[in-house]
Amino acid sequence: MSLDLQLEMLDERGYVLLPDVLEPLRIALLRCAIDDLQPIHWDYQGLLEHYKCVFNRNPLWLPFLDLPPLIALAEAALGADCHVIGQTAWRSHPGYPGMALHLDHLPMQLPDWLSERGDFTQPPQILTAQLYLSDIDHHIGPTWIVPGSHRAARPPQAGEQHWQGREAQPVLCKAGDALVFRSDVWHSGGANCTQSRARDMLQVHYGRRMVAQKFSPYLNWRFNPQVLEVATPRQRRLLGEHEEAEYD
Ligand SMILES: O=C(O)CCC(=O)C(=O)O
Repeated sequence: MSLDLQLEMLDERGYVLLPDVLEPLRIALLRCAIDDLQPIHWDYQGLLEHYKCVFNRNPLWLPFLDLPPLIALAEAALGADCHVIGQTAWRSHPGYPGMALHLDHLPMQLPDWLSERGDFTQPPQILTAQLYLSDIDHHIGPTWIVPGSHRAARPPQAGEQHWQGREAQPVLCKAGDALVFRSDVWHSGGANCTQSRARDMLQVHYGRRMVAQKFSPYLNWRFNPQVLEVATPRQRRLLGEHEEAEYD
């Protein structure tokens, strides 16, 4: 799929699915790496394991900040000086109840008269690339997305499942596929209804340069020198080493 088409889909639907971004060996590497993660600060374990800023724990996570198809799309949508605001590893276990429909960040609420026209799209500020490390079927819990709902420019109300006649769609896909979606599109994470399969996923959150990076534990944040030592210039920029500009 051409980059232009990907951008068009992001604009029109609020998300795009990119097939075959990761090959089996790298999927296996990431799943083993998740086995070894330990919670820090606001991370948690239980039915859902959730580990933030994994790039800082071990250089093995670095190449997943700028996988070619993902960084090409992020830079085209958010600017050549976009950066990473987080990288989160997920493992949901059988019994995980999923998440209700929500948006992650709404840059600006619009007046009803404008959003109801359905043809005005704010420029994206944040994109999440969701790399699936498990095959995603209805049992393990797909991500659901309401196409076009970023144009509502408001969060969904409780129980609201569609916008302007378009219903939430399950994203059924294979391990190695990546879903890229805007922070303001309505989405939910499905419940893991399997008996024994973990649902593993790696998220990379990209923001425009002026969107703050979310590197917890914030005031006590320290970059891992082993990671910086091997980071490429582009990876260093994604981690925050920008050219001097306004406010610097
Ligand atoms: O689990 C998923 O597929 C969705 C995750 C999600 O809703 C989020 O990160 O905001």
